[in-house]
Amino acid sequence: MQQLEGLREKWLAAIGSADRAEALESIRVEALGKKGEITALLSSLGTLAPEERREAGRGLNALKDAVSEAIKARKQKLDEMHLGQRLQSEFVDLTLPARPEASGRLHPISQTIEEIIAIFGEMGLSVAEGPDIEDDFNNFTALNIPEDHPARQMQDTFYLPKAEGAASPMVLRTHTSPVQIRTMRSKQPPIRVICPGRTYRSDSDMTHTPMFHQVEGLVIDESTHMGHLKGCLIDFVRTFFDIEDLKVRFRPSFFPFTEPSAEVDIGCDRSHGALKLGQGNDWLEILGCGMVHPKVLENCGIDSKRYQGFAFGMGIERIAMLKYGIPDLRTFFEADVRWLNHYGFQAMDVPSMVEGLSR
Ligand code: 2U9
Repeated sequence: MQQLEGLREKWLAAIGSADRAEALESIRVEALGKKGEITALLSSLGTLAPEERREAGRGLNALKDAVSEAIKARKQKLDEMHLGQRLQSEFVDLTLPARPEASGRLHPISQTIEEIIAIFGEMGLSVAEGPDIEDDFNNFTALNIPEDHPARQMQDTFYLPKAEGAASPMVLRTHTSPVQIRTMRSKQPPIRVICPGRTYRSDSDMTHTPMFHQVEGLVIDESTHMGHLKGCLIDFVRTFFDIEDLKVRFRPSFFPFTEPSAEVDIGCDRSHGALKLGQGNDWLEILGCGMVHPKVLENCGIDSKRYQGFAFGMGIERIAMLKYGIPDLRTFFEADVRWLNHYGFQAMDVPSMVEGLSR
């Protein structure tokens, strides 16, 4: 009996000081495993005389149960301690404020281009791009702009130094039209593209900067007509300015690359000092457009007897200023972080016809 009491104390002490599940498992194996101390004692019962066996058996079984129970209880305790430690080290304070929003802002020009792409994208037009440095043919000649046209003059166009052997100097493109020229020269209709990008003109005052952004569009197919042009642009301005009943007027105009040509005005009010779109009886010019001149189609290898199309162009700074109430063109290019914080957009708010154009 004394021996059993000694064993009990030994094993219970060992169990009580086991501080990890692995240590506890080793103790279980040493005491109760196949070759464990208590198991061995139980196996040796058969060697005892029957009357000794009963008493020793009872004592050994009680010891075995006590050790089993102690292991079980200790295991539970260790599991709880382990969980407590994890809860402490993996603590998340749900009362902390949310992460501060990303501090960068999207420039209003980038935002406006994304909006334009979303609107025309919905109508089936895709984006085409080209280089800022163009040759004379793509920028002028193909567009039916004559040699003596004022746009070609030094005062208006940035000419690069003429390369040796070249017929004419390269230019910084004065509009994004050369992108449509490249598109027509490289593929046959149907063509449905918009071309947003940087353009350059040698001009700098309150309302002009030497670099500005344009978006132009081109749609060419066998039966494209002026009705398509009007529907497309009326839809565009009403969606862009988010004014369902915005008045739109097509006023005859002239461009060398379109015939007939028109300038598009939208209804506005100027009578109370501030400009209000969609109200009043005034008009504000917003973009130019027309049916692509047959000579331009032929210059690009497109049969003008079979195909016709429309084109349009607008200044991106101008429509961004009107939509977002930005009063001064030159501030677009000052890279003033306070201006950008005020007029900029959250980069994650991607304009779409489903989620909305701007927030
Ligand atoms: C091709 C054929 C025709 C593009 C057009 C305009 C009218 C227009 C101005 C608006 C303000 C430029 O930014 S702005 O100064 N643009 O009025 N643009 S039609 O016509 C094209 C283009 C390419 C092959």
